[in-house]
Amino acid sequence: MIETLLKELSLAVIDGKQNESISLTNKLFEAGLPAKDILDKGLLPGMEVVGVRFRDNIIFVPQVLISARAMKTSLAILEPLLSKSDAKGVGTIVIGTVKGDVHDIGKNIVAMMLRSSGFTVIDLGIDTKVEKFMETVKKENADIVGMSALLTTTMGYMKVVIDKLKDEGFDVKTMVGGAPISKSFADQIGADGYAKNASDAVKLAKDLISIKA
Ligand code: B1M
Repeated sequence: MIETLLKELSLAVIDGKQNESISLTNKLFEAGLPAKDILDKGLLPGMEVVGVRFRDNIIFVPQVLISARAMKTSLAILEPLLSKSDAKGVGTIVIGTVKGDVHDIGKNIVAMMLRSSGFTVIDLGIDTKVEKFMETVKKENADIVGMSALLTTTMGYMKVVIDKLKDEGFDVKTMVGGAPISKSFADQIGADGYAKNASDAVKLAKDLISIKA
């Protein structure tokens, strides 16, 4: 029963069926499945298929947008559960998708998981410029700057932010992620860390905090 509902949820994301996606997410939750499993076994596999079809020119931007909308509506249902935390005061992280880039699903998931681990997360959204990162780090006295990029044309902007933070003498760690980002790219641009997914991002953020302390 759960397996079938999860498959249907993936299909709802693939087909961009928002109402079905909402109802299946609720059904799975009512059936007692943890929010993280609904995300990992239902929503994300659906978005993976969307990515492959988009890459192979089987579907185009409008269909991807509709799928993204379905995924985001379900994520909004899961957010209070994924962000719930008993821990507090682990550290403050300012996160954003970099300038020129509007992809925010992965960044939003990372932000939710960080919150659930007790981090204070200030989410700057999409298309975030270096000035906004700097201004917020100062204002919030943040420990970490987290950047997400999904495009090969925007990933280079991460270096712009890192260089500027270093030049201006900010005492802040930097971490990067997103589909085109790799550990070697992160090393190349001088980031303090790279995470492949949201769980690794939490582990990395905790490591960076302990180094900084
Ligand atoms: Co876009 N898009 N898109 N898109 N889109 C990609 C990224 C692409 C790979 C598709 C493809 O060709 N297969 C391709 C990029 C190719 C490249 O650069 N080499 C692409 C393109 C080309 C474009 C446009 C240029 C298309 C066009 O207009 N012709 C355009 C660009 C717009 C812009 O940004 N300026 C565009 C637009 C869009 C939509 C608006 C339609 C929509 C975004 C909606 C939204 O986000 N609100 C969209 C989508 C949905 C995708 C795909 C299909 C899915 C992305 C996604 O949400 N994945 C994507 C294909 C793909 O990635 N395979 C694609 C699910 C998400 C959970 O994964 O974001 O990777 P991800 O996040 C993961 C990890 O990467 C990591 O943890 C997350 C959770 O596990 N992570 C971090 C992410 N950030 C992190 C930060 C961290 C740590 C870990 O620390 C701070």
